[in-house]
Amino acid sequence: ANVKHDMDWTSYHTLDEINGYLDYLATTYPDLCSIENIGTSYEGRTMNMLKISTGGSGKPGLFIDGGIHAREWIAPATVTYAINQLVESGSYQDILDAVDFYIIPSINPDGYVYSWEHDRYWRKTRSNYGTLCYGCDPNRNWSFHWDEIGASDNPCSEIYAGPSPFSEIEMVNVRDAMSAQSNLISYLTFHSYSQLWMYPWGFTTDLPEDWQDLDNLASDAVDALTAVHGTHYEIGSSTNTIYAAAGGSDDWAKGEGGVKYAYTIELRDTGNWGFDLPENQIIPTGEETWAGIEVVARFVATQ
Ligand code: ING
Ligand code: ZN
Repeated sequence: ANVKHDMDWTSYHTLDEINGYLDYLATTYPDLCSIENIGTSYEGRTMNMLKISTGGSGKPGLFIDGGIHAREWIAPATVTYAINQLVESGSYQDILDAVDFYIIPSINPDGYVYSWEHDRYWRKTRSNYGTLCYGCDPNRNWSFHWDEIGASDNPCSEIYAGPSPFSEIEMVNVRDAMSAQSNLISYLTFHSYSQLWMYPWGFTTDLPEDWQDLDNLASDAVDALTAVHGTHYEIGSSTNTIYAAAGGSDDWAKGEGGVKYAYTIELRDTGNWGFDLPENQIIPTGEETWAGIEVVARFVATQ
């Protein structure tokens, strides 16, 4: 196993480097970090989930993922930054004592590798169902109100919902990993870009009946985020903040998965660099986003 790693937050990293960092953590901090193989991607890549837990049972859980869209490179970078803070800073023992973390930096590994090796702006998975076009939009593929709005039935579309709900094995793997945890209080899924902290629903303009609870926690998180570098974020339901889109992972987490505090976070920036966020913004993005995640984690600890 790795006793070294190639991770830093001054450059973007390949899938192998990200996985190497998780291996290093599990080897270096065996009482805190473990790796669970949650399944295999369409092209055969192993998907690893990092569990960060000080042990015991019945603790509240926080599930975090990134990289559902391949080209949104700041998302896996920010998720690994958060892992680094939690595990290697030595500053968050109180949170670690109270919360179990389940973290997958890149939940669309085939797409991520494709965005590194062939097409920087690839968004979707890399599955093929016998047409000329490849990939489904993994954030249109979840079963809750699947394909009702803001999705396409055209395999060549960037927002192709797929031939059926959960046609994409990577999303099945993440769903099952989420379902296997009994006490998840919050789910955070990281995208870019637009600087938005969003909650369900994406399939309707209606709000969840407990939307005020989600809005309050989002406000606290964004206050902490903004305090770090002054970065402005908007808060609201996805339909009312960005656009209506059914089949997203956060809608499933709340609507079917029973995770109350489900959020989609659109990281930096607001369009100047877009998906090509410069590498010198990885650390500032990591710092401010960690402040928001810390607020959520401390709230989860009280649940
Ligand atoms: N944006 C999200 C997308 O999947 C979104 C926005 C998320 C809409 C969740 C509705 C629900 O289109 C990006 N950048 O991918
Ligand atoms: Zn996205």
